[in-house]
Amino acid sequence: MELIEVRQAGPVGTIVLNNGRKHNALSHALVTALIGALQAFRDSDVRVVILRAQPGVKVWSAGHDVSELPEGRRDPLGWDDPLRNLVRTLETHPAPVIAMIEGSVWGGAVETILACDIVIATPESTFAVIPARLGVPYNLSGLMTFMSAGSVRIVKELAFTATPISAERAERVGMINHVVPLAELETFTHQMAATIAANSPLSISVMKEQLRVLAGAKPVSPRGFEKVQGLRRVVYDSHDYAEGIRAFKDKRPPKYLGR
Ligand code: YXS
Repeated sequence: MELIEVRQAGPVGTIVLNNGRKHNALSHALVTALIGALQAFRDSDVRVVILRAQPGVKVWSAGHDVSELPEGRRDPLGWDDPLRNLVRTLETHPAPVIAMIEGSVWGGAVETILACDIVIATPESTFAVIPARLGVPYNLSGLMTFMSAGSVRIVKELAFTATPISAERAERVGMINHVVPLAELETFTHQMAATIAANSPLSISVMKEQLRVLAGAKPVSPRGFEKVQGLRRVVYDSHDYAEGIRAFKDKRPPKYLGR
């Protein structure tokens, strides 16, 4: 069974997450397939991409594949982590990517859809930022992705509570673009895709890159970066990080000690 399905109708490309057994967890294999599909679209005349899961899913994606996270003493979200590569690929893909959501979205999958250009979700969709639940030290560019989609106050609430928020709340705070009833979701999304595809792909791809450069233009001094990396190392070297990963695998609540 393929981890994703890929199809193209004229200038609109569609990628369907297809690993329901693992709730479309963003494993190295799934991310590699996603990046390959985007590269193929880049080499073709696709002018807009729709990223979705199979119709009727309860979970759009359960986030990073926890079984592939290190159990300690190694950065779980280093530069070459599959999730980091996927986010960068989405952000630099020349055509707009529309994330079409039904079901719940977890952890790194929330960052993935926020790295897309437009997010359209059903009213039943939910979004949960999970690092604190697992004891994971999120990385700097990942937090920038969240900050570009919501105020720092909203990001703090999502990150500190690790509690799902509704599509309605996410839209109200500007994290997602539209909330559309399930029965209208596909039509609404494809109509927006067709509108985009009828506009100038060159103008759009340059504006997308300009907005990426501007959104990422936050001064971080080398000293500031090194301080952040040192703080993250304290977390991924901690008892709590190893406990979070172990507890998930043991299917039990974690016992955090704050060290
Ligand atoms: O026990 P089996 O082998 O059947 O596998 C189960 C789950 O272990 C597996 N699965 C996952 N495997 C790896 N990574 C995952 N993220 C993941 N999520 C699920 O899929 C099989 C079915 O899951 P199950 O029985 O729990 O399904 P359910 O319907 O009862 O519950 C659905 C969920 C999504 C509520 C539940 O699976 C869940 O809470 N999943 C974990 C969500 C999560 O914590 N995601 C964050 C991953 S870490 C990440 O994204 C970043 C590193 S960070 O932490 O920084 O955000």
